[in-house]
Amino acid sequence: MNRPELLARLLIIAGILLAVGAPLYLWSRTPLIHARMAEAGGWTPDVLQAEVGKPLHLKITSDDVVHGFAVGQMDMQSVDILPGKVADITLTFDKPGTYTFYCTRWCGLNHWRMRGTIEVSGSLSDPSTRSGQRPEPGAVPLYVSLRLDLDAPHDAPSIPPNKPSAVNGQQFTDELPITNYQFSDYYRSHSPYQVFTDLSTTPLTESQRWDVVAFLWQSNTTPESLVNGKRLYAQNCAACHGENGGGDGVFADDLTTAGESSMQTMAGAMDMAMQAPTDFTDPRRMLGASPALLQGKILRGGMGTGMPMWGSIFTEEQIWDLVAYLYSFQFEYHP
Ligand code: HEC
Ligand SMILES: [Cu+2]
Repeated sequence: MNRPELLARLLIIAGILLAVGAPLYLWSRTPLIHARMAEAGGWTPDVLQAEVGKPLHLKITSDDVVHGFAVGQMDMQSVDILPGKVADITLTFDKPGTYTFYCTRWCGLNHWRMRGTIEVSGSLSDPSTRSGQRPEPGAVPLYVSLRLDLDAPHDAPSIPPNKPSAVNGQQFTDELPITNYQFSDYYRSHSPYQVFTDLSTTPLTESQRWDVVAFLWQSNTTPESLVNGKRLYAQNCAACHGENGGGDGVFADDLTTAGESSMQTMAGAMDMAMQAPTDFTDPRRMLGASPALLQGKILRGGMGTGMPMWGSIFTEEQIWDLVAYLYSFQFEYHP
């Protein structure tokens, strides 16, 4: 081997070492993020920085039980974070803003408090990707523009004798001037009870009117939306509100106890607002609530009642899917 040849080989080897070594070196310097149950501190650190278009590498481990990692309003699969193991995650953001990352495994009553933020700086990498479903900055949620008081009681003054049926309702719609009610603006801003009242100018009986309401609610949703809502509900809501909507999830008792004990102690006075999770099968409660009101409650949370806020986790579309699913506990839809 002559000298130039040897040099060339050495250069190639050096090149390979650099190509492999540099990323490995940088990787090894990525700080480790620790996940712990909320009572023990949640995520550390819980504020991360990133830049639009630049991959953000994360290494995460758990110090106690199995947690999950996902970023709200982003199309990503959640990643399991196992005790004693290190999960490698790479995220790339195409829009600046503050994102929320959260735990996706039910690790305890305060599981939903396991949240942190990623501050993404820079400008839109590609203005054509604006469709990303995040509400435009400054977009006002419907409950705000309708000036709804989310905390006011909203029980329906009267309820149907049995579960209203969309199939039955459909047969009356030909004779009714109901196109109005089929617009999503009308649907979103009215409770089923208000629509029932609006229909009192028609010759229909009360139970027929309720059936028409069921039909209108069904016409404002799609099977895909219901499937999606059901999946999101099972993952994020069932632990409190119950698999079948009955307000009897595994954490329901803990919340109720927290509420009761808070009445007896001074310290607990702070927790006074703690309540039992809403029973979505209760017609009085649900038929008196408009989609806008339910959306508002999900977006904003109960502010101290035990109902978490989800506005930074779900896209607007996902929240409407959840709302559509919640009403399915009240109405009999076509298969
Ligand atoms: C940690 C327990 C917990 C989880 C998880 C939870 N909720 Fe709740 N939720 C509550 C409690 C408690 C209330 C009753 C107090 C209140 O209205 O603020 C409530 C109330 C509500 C209400 C208000 C209903 C009304 O008539 O005003 C809606 C809507 C709701 N939850 C939807 C959801 C959805 C959708 C999810 C999942 C994305 C969810 N909740 C997850 C505890 C929970
Ligand atoms: Cu967790």
